[in-house]
Amino acid sequence: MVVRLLLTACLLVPIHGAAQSYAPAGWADGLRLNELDDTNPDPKVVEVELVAKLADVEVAPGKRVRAWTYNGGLPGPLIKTRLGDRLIVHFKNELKEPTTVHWHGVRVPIEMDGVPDISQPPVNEDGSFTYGFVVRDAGLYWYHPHVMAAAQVGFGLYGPLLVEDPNDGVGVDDQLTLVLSDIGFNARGELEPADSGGSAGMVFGREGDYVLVNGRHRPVLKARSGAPQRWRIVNAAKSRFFYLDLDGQEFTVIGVDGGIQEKPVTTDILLITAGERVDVIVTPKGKPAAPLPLRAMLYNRGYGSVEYRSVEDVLTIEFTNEPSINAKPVTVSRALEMPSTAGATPVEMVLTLPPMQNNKSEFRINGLPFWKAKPFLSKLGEKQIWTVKNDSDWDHPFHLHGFFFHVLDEKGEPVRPLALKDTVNVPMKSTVRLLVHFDERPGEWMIHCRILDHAEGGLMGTVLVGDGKATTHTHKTKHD
Ligand SMILES: [Cu+2]
Repeated sequence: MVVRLLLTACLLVPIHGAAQSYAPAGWADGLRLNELDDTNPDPKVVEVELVAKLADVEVAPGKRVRAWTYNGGLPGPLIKTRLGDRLIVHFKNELKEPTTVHWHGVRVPIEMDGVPDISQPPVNEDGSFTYGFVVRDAGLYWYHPHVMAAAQVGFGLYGPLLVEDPNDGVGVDDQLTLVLSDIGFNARGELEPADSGGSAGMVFGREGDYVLVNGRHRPVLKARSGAPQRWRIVNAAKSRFFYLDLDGQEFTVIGVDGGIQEKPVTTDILLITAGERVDVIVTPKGKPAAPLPLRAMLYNRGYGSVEYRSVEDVLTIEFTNEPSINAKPVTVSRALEMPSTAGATPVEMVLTLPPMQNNKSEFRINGLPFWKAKPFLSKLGEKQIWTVKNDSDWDHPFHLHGFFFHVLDEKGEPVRPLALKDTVNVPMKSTVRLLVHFDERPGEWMIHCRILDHAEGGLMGTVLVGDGKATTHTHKTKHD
């Protein structure tokens, strides 16, 4: 009897404690993402089909572009899994060009990392490849090609992968996944060429004219004033940074690339460089007569990235006339282990952009572009401290495949609150230090600037995790 009473009581308690939905009906219809059907009956396996193909997509009323897409939509469909699930993706390429799928931020086995010639052969026209791996870290990740990535991502090939942890303790029911990007096309709906502006275009990092949220230009989101919303945001643009302002209203950052961080931090302006993710709580406040814009402010990531631009509206929040909510602040935390730097091997990486030669610019790591460089080396189980020194006049969001790292402060201590990162901005003329532990999964893992034009302009490398012995091979090809 007691047992039965307890069970009944449990059923009455909402799963997230006091959490409750306040969102008005249809609040996020303007931001809806396509979701993939899981064809596998096993609750611990998510099995989906993904097809790269051309499709006409409408990004704003009357504004259509013939984009490169996954499953015909922009962005690609949301793949939703739970922590610990096995994800199986049957991928087919219906494009004329070879491609692959890379799972940005996910700790995959090397054979699933999607880098042509290094971890898998490229998938040619009408070819297919099955990706399969267990998702071991909750958070928002994303998938995109690693063949001619600046072109293919810029043309529309990217999509979100959400790994949910039902026990993350966040307790905010109204949740959105926001894929920020941009795309450039002309009045005939033809894509801006990937080589526009030549070498200067590469150095600037090409940005599309249309800023998109979940594939829509300036969508509308409906909200009840004062009600908390959880936004998991990925910057999937090939070059653009998003520096977001909600008319000065606060963002509470609860997580970054690799999921929930040690403690929340609040900010009134939110920088998300290319490839990064943030998990934020926003509590928009306002009146029905005064919609609240989410704006992309100007951020100088190098000469020319600010001077000719203006502030952009990213989306607009419209308020209902229901009474305002007085919500309690979110206090989620995560007990991340304090990493030790003891015994870590120092590795230096200097990023440069030498003066043009033969009308061509080339980014370099330690004096060499990708196609002339040899891999960096790590023994399996080794810890390394990477000192990444940016000697160029451009910011570089530095991305490592397959592993998370901790950013270190000037004293060499892990930055607090502790957070798992796979992409970190190295601002122009500055140095960032990271601690990375190559504790498992031997293989050759990419490092590169996440401004994909920079990556293809030379700013890439690899780290060979294995026996720590030098190899003579260079990367040779210009693939990324
Ligand atoms: Cu860069």
